[in-house]
Amino acid sequence: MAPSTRLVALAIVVAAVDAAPTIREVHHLDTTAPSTCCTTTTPAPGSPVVVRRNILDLTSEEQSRFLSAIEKMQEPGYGGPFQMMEALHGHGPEAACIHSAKNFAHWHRIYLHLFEVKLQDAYEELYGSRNISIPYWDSYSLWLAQDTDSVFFFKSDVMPQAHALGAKANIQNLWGPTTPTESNAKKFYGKGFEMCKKGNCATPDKTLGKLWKHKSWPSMLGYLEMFVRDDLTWNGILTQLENIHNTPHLAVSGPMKPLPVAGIHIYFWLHHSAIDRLFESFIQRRIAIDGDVSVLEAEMAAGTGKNALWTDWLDPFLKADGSQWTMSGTHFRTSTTGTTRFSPPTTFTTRSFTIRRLGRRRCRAGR
Ligand SMILES: [Cu+2]
Repeated sequence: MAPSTRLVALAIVVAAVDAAPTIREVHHLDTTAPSTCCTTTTPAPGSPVVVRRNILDLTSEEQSRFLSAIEKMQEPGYGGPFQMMEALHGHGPEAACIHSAKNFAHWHRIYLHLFEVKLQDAYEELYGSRNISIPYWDSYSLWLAQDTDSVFFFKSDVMPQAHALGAKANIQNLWGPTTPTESNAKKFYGKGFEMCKKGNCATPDKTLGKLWKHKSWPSMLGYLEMFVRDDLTWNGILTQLENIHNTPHLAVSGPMKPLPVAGIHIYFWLHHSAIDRLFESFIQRRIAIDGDVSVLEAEMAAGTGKNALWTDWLDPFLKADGSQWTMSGTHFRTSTTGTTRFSPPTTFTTRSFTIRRLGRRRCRAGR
């Protein structure tokens, strides 16, 4: 059975299930330490375009180089590029993440983009090239196929390097010398974590176990089905996209959940790369139907209704000229054509970012 056919068939079975899992919104640590972040600059003419690839398609060496670049980002510890990006999502005074809101996908798009440029900075330092992107973890296709082998998406010779990212000393280096007070942060600060521990991704004899059996996968299917319809609208998918996004967070478990500590986990970035890809697949699908992105953009602008977010600031992201990033500016990517809706070989323009000091930030509640 073709994947999309199977998807629809499965979706019909579970269509009545509407118990969308949610990640608890947390208002976070109250400290006064300022942080630095998040102004983008216009890419230089002729900037290289990188392709985000499936993590499973990377060779051992490519996976290892990706992780080495992550390690490079983490090296400075607190205040370094990885810590700043992680903290923006939720842990610490810089938290600015947007969840349970109609600009969820747009905020995370710029966020991921910023992380990717920092990754490229580190990669260039190590290997003299900026040809690196955030690979994606297509957990949905793997779950549909009940693929229990590919949950080890870092190859066995690379897995120790991946595990090291969660080592206690590394977490403490990133979160600074003071034990966090928030309970989940405290837990991981004290113990570190293994990749996908509760999902048993790291334990070969238990792969048939927990990850794909998490109760939140079936309820996600009905939402995923929305993406293969021909009449898909912005209002039709905007909530679904976030609901879909919640499942791998919950299934992998700590520290992929709860929200404030999720960004410390390397799977977080691979997962959000997949979400951004799904978002892009929707945009490209609509462009193919409408002929131009402006139709979708008008729908987005109108579709947010009285809670219009179209012109709201995607706080804290600023453009090179100091103006604020909004939903309207985030469809900057280019994609190739002739692909299936679930696997567009999406390409991304490379931009560079400068650092700007910011005051305190909070996770914003949905509205
Ligand atoms: Cu997330």
